[in-house]
Amino acid sequence: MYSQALNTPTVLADNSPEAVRFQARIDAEERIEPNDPMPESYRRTLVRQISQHAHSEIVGMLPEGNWITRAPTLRRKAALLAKVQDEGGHGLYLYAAAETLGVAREELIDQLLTGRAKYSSIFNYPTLSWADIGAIGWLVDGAAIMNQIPLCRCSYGPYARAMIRICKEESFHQRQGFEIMTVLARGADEQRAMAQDALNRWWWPSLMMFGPPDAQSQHSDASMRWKIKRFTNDSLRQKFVDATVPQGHYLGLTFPDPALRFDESTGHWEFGAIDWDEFKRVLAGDGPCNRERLAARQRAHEEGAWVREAALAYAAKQRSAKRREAA
Ligand code: BYC
Repeated sequence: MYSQALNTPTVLADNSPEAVRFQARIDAEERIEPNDPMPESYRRTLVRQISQHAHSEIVGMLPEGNWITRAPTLRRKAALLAKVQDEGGHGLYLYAAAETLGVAREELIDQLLTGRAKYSSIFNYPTLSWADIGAIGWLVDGAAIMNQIPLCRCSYGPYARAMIRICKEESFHQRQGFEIMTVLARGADEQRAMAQDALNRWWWPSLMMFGPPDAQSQHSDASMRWKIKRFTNDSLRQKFVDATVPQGHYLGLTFPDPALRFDESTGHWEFGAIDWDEFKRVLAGDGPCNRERLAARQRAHEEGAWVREAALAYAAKQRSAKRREAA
């Protein structure tokens, strides 16, 4: 109905000579474009990852949207409003990138609204105080940047190009979050306590954003071979920990992990065991806010029906005006 770039790529049978040639193109760092032949499994993996990513951006607007009316100053409100709008935009570029692989936006949105699609686990946690907005920018956008910068070099052109703009905007998001945390951490005792409490609650879920450990990641091997992913889940998680722990210490905050220690011999921060049972519960739909998030998206979709109808009516009017002109 409102798909804009629906494309029908030529699919190759896995293990066919054409699929072998396709892999040689990937190995030579050539970009794959929408009209290029591609193996069905490559196409399916991209649709899965890009659509989950798009859904994450859209659902990710909810925890922060919750604080727009309660931002402490006009400046904070304007920045948060811009950030949440950026996320809506990221969702739209990503749905458009998925459409170039022959899947309609309506179908992807239907998968989200009926609870059949995954989106990032992180957005099933609540935002309890203003400091959570700082922690989300610093940690969640920080983790997103670590994961998404390599996606700018993804083998599939439309996804890689969408990621360039997304990463630039995520960088602004991360800075606004860190600045909120800096102000709180240098403020009154109550403000410092809010910042610490937010770090305590968001730290472990942020580490889960990178996905299951490498040994349990079903898709990593194929995605690395196809150069969709450039680094494994565990290696990106470690890069994030190494970059973020010194930032937290600079703020004078502590991490909720007694096992956290710097290993001089490896040059990395070692961290404790992640609660993968909690991760699995959240993915299975049983996190603190899964039901609330889905209900909010369903409501927004129903309440937005008139906008879609108006857009269609306008497009029909334009089409008939063009036809009249041409006649
Ligand atoms: N949450 O084989 P694996 C943002 C699923 S938005 C939920 O390692 P893969 C932002 C995975 O999908 C951040 N599900 O998978 C927005 C798979 O399930 P299926 C979103 C997860 O794809 C607003 C299964 O577990 N970023 O930045 O190789 C405000 C096995 O995993 C999660 C992206 O989407 C999770 N955390 O690697 C602020 C980035 N982790 O499909 C910020 C693009 C794993 O078999 N995506 N699963 O049912 C990726 O880079 C990769 O898809 C992942 C997972 C690293 C996430």
